[in-house]
Amino acid sequence: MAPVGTLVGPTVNARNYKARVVASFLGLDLATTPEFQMGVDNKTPEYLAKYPAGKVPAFEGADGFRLTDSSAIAYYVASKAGADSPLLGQTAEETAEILQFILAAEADFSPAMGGVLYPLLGFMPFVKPAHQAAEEQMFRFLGVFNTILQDKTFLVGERITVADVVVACDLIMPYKLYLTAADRKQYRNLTRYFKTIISQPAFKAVVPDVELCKERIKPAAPAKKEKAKKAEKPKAEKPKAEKKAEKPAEEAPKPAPKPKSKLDLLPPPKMVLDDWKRFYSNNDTKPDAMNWLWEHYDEEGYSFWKVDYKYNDELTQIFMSNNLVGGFFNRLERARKYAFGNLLVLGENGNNQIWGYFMVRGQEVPEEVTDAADYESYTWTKVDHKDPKTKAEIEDCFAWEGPALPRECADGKTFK
Ligand SMILES: N[C@@H](CCC(=O)N[C@@H](CS)C(=O)NCC(=O)O)C(=O)O
Repeated sequence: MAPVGTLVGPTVNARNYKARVVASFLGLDLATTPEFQMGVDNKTPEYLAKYPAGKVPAFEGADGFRLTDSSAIAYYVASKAGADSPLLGQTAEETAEILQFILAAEADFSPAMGGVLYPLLGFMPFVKPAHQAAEEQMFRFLGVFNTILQDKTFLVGERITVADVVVACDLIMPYKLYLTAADRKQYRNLTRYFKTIISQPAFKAVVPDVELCKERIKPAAPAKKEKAKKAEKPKAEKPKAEKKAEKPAEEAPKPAPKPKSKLDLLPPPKMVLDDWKRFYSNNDTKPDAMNWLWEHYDEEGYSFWKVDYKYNDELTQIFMSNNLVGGFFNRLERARKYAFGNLLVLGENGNNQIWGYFMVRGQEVPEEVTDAADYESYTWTKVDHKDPKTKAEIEDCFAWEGPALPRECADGKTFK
């Protein structure tokens, strides 16, 4: 089969992947330029004569047709499978939706993502306020996609389209470099979607491995000023006796700080709650975080509680149930040092329930929890985490997904 054309530009590049993934899905032959040197080949008079912006990727068809802009190229390659190309819209509405998502990815998401990642990669200067503003925008758009994907497998209709290819390719860099396990949890619908798209064999044939971010890349530290360092005088070591004399003679030993909670009087736990919270936030829940928890859990220092909302039959919209949980958690502020938990909204609009598990310090529900105004709206039942059914429920509850959940998880909140 003759190639449909040549994709010009470096081959290892998320923008370049778009048309190649499309060709891979459709079984089309698309030639590439693996020898292409960025910054050299796109600056030659010949290249600029063909593509005046000097950007990559570019496309040249077997018939001499030229195109720039990765998503337009991907769309054009998708059209090479004919009018009913499976990656394009089958109706005017689907076509418009595909364009909507491509444009949102290109015009809204990508510039924000560039504003976050490019300074960290050294492509542009790092200016903190600009970086923060870009990050805010990037998270805003991630949130939008996350909401749209709440009850969808693909962006348009019931199958993969070129919109999914474009969006997934635009998400590769942030998922590799910036979105930690905690972020992936926050944008769980989007993460599920991203994993679904990149694990399609046709996608994998072009992009074999996307290693998810473990730690965000950080801005390079500014070079230390040598001068300032030199000016620093070495500290003269004072004789010990003199050092002691500096302490005011009348300084009495300080009394031990008053415990703020009864729980502070308990023997120190073998597992530090903050260590767990950190591990949970920074790692995938199953299996990594849960394995960590079961390995470190101190059953004398902590107890597990199943938490059920008492008035599930009064719940209506998912987002309202989730707001209820948010309000409860706000009022649990005093318990933050002593408790960790997940309350999930299970089910659907008009038929949902609030359900979850908490791990608390001590063997009773602490007064820091019972004090909260809406504590009475929930039933707290002590459970044995070693019981296999309970253990599986706790794991799936903390992961917000899995077969042990009584019903499908629509939303939820983590108290940490
Ligand atoms: N909207 C264009 C953007 C292309 C683009 O900015 N490409 C970068 C490389 S990823 C480039 O060519 N930069 C060189 C330049 O701006 O001169 C697309 O999606 O293809």
